[in-house]
Amino acid sequence: MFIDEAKIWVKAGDGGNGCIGFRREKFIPKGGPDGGDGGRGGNVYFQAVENVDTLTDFAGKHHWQAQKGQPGSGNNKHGANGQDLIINVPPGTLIYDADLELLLKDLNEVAMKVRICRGGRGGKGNKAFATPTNQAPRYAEPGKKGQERNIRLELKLIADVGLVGMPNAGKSTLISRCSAARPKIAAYPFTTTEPVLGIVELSDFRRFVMADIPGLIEGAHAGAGLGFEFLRHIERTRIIVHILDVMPLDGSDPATNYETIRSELKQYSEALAHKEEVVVANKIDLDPDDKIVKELQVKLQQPIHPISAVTGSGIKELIELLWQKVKELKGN
Ligand SMILES: Nc1nc2c(ncn2[C@@H]2O[C@H](COP(=O)(O)OP(=O)(O)OP(=O)(O)O)[C@@H](O)[C@H]2O)c(=O)[nH]1
Ligand SMILES: [Mg+2]
Repeated sequence: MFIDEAKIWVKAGDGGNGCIGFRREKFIPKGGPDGGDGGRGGNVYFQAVENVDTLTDFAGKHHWQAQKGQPGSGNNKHGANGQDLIINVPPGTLIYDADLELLLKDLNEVAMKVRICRGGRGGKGNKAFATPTNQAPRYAEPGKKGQERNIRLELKLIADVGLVGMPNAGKSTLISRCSAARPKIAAYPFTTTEPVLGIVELSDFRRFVMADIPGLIEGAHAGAGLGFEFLRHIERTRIIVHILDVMPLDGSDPATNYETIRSELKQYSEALAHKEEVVVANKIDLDPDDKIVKELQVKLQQPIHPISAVTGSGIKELIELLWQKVKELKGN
């Protein structure tokens, strides 16, 4: 798993001090206390936003502070409140108290927001302390300190693209071909037993995250095979890449296999069934005259991207296409 991490210190604003003041006006002797309250210090929030996808912003900046409250002033003027500090992080960021090693919040969805440090309350001005027996108090309250914390941010990468398909279809071969991920690959089903993430890098610093999960079989939605518990990883991706083996070892028909997997996805969740899908026919090196791919095209009535994860043919075009789709779905 890829984890991005950052340690920072955050502090909410201190409250402004209360004011000691007396009304001084011509012809009004003993005008009485009029010191206003201090303003509240700004809070510190973390917010998950789209379009931020790493924690690199934090590498160069370790101190993050919200604004202080302004002190109160004479004439009963309340000091201005300090502005809140809202720190943007990518969705999927875990926020830990670094000293307590305590998970404070998992910001796993866009627009989730949490207050991590509370701003200090402003101090009361001397006006607030006037009583019938002490009509001219000569003291005011200082502002309270804003909370401060050492924070550790941890980002679990969320895959943009999820590979699904029958066991042995070549999912792991594909991810190892286009990323640095090196899952085990073998000529038998269920080689992959845990999800694997890989970062696919294209030219000009373009990149997206791909997830490989164990193969799915009929009944997967009800727990058959290994894939079921991993489908939730795919549920969070933007695009499904459905890998079909054009020449399965068991002699099964690729079109039937396609329908089987589609039906499993649908039974697992509607959200998964409606996710954008790219269909890929793999192992075309075994289909030199394109006979099987053409047949598939007719049967499935939708675009099919022929590749060979072993020879590399069609892979460049596939990842360019996936990048385009990821970019469109991210909306930037
Ligand atoms: N000829 C040929 N063989 C391939 C191709 N891609 C993968 N294979 C072979 O197919 C077998 C299965 O590949 P994997 O990548 O392990 O398949 P998988 O889909 O990850 O399988 P599971 O993890 O078991 O679900 C391996 O023996 C690969 O070498 C291809 O393009 N052409
Ligand atoms: Mg595999």
